[in-house]
Amino acid sequence: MDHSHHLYSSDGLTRRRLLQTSLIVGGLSALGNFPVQAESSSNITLPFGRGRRPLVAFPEKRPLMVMTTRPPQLETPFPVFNESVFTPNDAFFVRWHLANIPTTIDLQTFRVTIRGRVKQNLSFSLTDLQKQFEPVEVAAVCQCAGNSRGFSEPRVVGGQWGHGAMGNALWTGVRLRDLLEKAGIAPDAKHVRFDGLDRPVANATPDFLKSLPLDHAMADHVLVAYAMNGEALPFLNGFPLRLVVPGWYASYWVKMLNDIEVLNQDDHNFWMDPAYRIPDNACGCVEPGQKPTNTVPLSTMPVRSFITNVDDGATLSADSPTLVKGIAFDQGYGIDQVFFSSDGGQHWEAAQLGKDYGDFSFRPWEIRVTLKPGQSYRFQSLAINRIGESQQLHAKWNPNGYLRNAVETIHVRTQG
Ligand SMILES: Nc1nc2c(c(=O)[nH]1)N[C@H]1C(S)=C(S)[C@@H](COP(=O)(O)O)O[C@H]1N2
Ligand SMILES: [Mo]
Repeated sequence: MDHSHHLYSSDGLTRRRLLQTSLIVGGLSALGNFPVQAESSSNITLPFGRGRRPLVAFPEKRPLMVMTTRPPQLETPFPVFNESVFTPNDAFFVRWHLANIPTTIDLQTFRVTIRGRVKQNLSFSLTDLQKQFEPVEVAAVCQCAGNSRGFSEPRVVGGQWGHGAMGNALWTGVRLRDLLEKAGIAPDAKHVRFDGLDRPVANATPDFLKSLPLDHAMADHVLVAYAMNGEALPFLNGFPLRLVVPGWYASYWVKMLNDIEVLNQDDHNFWMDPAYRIPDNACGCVEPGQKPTNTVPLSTMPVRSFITNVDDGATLSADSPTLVKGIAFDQGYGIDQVFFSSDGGQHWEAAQLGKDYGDFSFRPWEIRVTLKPGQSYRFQSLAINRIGESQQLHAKWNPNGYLRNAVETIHVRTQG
């Protein structure tokens, strides 16, 4: 059976996409080994210590900023966020913890299993999911918990990401709730734990497992997704299935998802405890250099915004008004307002919000500003969500560099 032809039979994707999908499926073995040596002539240097990143094209990807090759950790160059509200699949950032990632997946034998505190264990092929369950779409930002960590001062441990460990996509899949209900949730169920096909290289390294509290696992918009921006997931973004948890940091968005286990207790596996925790207080922060006494699992993303069409250090013409464009997002209340300042936050003006693609999506915004010749400016944007939460004027600090949502500054000059 040529299984690739059944991949998208249930959701009406076009023939062009079907053809692309079969190419992807057929091409999996051609992925071979990921490039081990970063052979690259071009680089981007992020504005913090040890910020030089070679640009390398991995399978199904355009050249991205390489932080590590094994496992692959690739950052999206920031100008990509000005191309479109939805981050193209070939430019979407990549982050794996474990270097043992399968390079081929046979869809005829691939199954995702539901087990643990359920009435009956179930397992589904990709085609089963597409045929037996209602397809659901959600536009949502996938942001690494460590996004922008490189800007932490003092410096913190972990991958030194710039602002490009995030992306916005239209995800298609089935509701996790529908799968859990089909299996029948036991009355004592408390958490749901997710595992993917990737494995540690060393025995001592714990396998990557993440859990959601049952009430959140049952939320309407939590998906087991098989498509991203209308096409099969790129291999490096979790082909063939990944968990999508809109509004929550990407650490929960388990890729190459093949095992769903319902637990009757809290999950204290390494990746839930001690990893991925934040100080248990209102700001999720501590005095720089201090350790928190109590921690809780990281979950939702605070409101952020970025200017996307002006580079730091740019020289602009003052002859005509300058159009400044950007994006904003939060944990799913939606963006209410974005303000812009050209003088480092002394004066603020309301920007115009663009099309609304849903509460979990990037929200585009823009503003036209008149500049004087021969001046220096500090461009900033400040977003407020629909429950009145705003970005921080000054960055908070915690030992892992999580939760950054400070107002960012772009320095520009004008000619003349
Ligand atoms: N199976 C698996 N899923 C995973 C991870 C992983 O290491 N293994 N990393 C998580 C983290 S920390 C991030 S930031 C996102 C990255 O998603 P992306 O590579 O599609 O951008 O995947 C998440 N899902
Ligand atoms: Mo992450």
